[in-house]
Formats: sequence, C-alpha cells, structure tokens
Amino acid sequence: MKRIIFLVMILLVVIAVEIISIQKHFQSSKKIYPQKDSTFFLLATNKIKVKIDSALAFETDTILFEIGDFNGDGKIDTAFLLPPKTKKYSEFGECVGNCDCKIYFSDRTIPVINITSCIGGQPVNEGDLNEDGADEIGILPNWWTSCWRAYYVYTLRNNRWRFAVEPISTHCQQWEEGVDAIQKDSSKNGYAIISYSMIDNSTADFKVLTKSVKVER
Ligand SMILES: [Ca+2]
Ligand SMILES: [Ca+2]
Repeated sequence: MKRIIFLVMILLVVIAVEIISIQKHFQSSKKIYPQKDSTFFLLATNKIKVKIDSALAFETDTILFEIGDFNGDGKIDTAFLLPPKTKKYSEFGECVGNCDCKIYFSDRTIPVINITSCIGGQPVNEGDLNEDGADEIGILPNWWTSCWRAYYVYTLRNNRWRFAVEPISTHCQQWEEGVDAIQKDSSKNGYAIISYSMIDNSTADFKVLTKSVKVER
C-alpha cells in the first residue's frame, strides 16, 4: 500500500513538473514571438529558413538573409529580405498590395530598406566599399520577367540608406557568366569596380563593361 502511495506521489510530481514546463514554454513563446517580425529575426539569426504565409506565397516562401556590420558599430547584424505577398494562383505575377521588398535588420536601430518593383532577392554583404567602417549591402531584386535588372548598393549615412553608387544595369547573361556587379577597387581607396551590361550597337549583342567609380559615403 505504501509503495502504491509512493508511486502515485511520484506520478503527481512528474505531472506537476510537466504542467510547469508547458506553461513556461508558452510564456517564453509569447516572449520570443511578440510579433511576426521578431519571429523572422530569431529564425534568421539562427540561420533557419522559414516559411511565411504559405497560403499566399509561392515564390516568396523563404527568408533570405546576410550578415555583416551594416552600421559600423562593431557588432554583427543580420539583414534579411521580406518579399511581398504574391497571389498564389495568379497566372501572371501579381502581388497582394505593392510589389515591394523590405530588408530588415536584427539591430532595430538600423532603418528598413524599401525596394520597389521587387518580388525577392538575396541581400549581399559587399564589404566596406567606401571605407567608413560599415559594410555596404547589395541586392539584385527579382522580378517576374525581364533579364535586365538594376543592381542596388546601399550605404548607411546619418542613419539613412542611400545609394553607394548609381544603380548598376545588369543583364541575366552577365550573372550567368558569373560577372559580379561590384567589388572593391583595391588600387584606389574608396573606389569600386562596377561591371554593367549594355547592348553593343554594332553587333546588337550584350556586352559587359567595367569602370572604377567613387563610392558615396
Ligand atoms: Ca552593427
Ligand atoms: Ca562602408
């Protein structure tokens, strides 16, 4: 009899511990996920790709992110791109609302970058191109059609995002050939070598040109 009472007591203790841990779990879930954005931050920081709103998204079901020190405070930030919601069964691309992408940062003091005419893309840490102590961020916005796309490079100055260089005209052929749009010009401080696509008037073919440009800071 004593043994049964002892076992029942053990069982009650186990149940109580379970209840407490489940409660704790929900409490901490609330703390960790107070809103959608925070969920993205958390998962992006942990390098986990997450599904967003699978009912509406088809091309936009993963969060792409990049790390770097984008505000130059010496701490690594995570940047990640939130694509617009797209209509699932629309024959041609259609967004729910504007076709804008947003790049969010784990450091909430860094402003969000809003990119119009964008349905996705991978943020790229371009390194500190202008030697101001912070990494620049590049993005090739995805679009439904067209091989011609501008490559954007942003730099943060006075807590505002600006173009570090003029948008770079690129053709998909350039990307297929593995020609990067921008890289630091190692021969000249604060300059970058940009590679851009254009149509050769004489042959009507695409060609990639390069030039060294000053990077805004
Ligand atoms: Ca930082
Ligand atoms: Ca910089």
